[in-house]
Amino acid sequence: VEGTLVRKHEWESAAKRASNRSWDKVYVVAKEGRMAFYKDQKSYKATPEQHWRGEAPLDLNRAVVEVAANYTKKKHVFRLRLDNGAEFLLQAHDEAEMQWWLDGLRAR
Ligand code: I3P
Repeated sequence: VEGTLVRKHEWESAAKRASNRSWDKVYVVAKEGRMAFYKDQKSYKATPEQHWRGEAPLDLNRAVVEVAANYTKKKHVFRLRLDNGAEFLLQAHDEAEMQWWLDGLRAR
């Protein structure tokens, strides 16, 4: 699954709050058990090895995704919790798109 989402990094690990906590629009590509971030689709197509801000892809093995019901500041937000305790909030354009991401990420 891939597409544009707005992302906020909440936790570096289960015990460490992320330092950069702003919301950023990113192009997200989830495949082969990994999630990679890009500036936009064009950047992904041109140079897939060149990630957004040089960020290494995330390991999706044993990761959990769920609607971020307790996050009320924005709509259509879901949470991605990695096996290492890191956590991200991801905002989709609408409810249907959010569900598409949840289904896609769970089917992997
Ligand atoms: C963050 C930014 C986020 C905000 C976060 C701030 O500041 O305003 O939107 O999260 O709050 O730290 P900056 O852009 O200067 O990094 P919310 O939108 O969820 O409020 P937080 O530290 O309470 O998570």
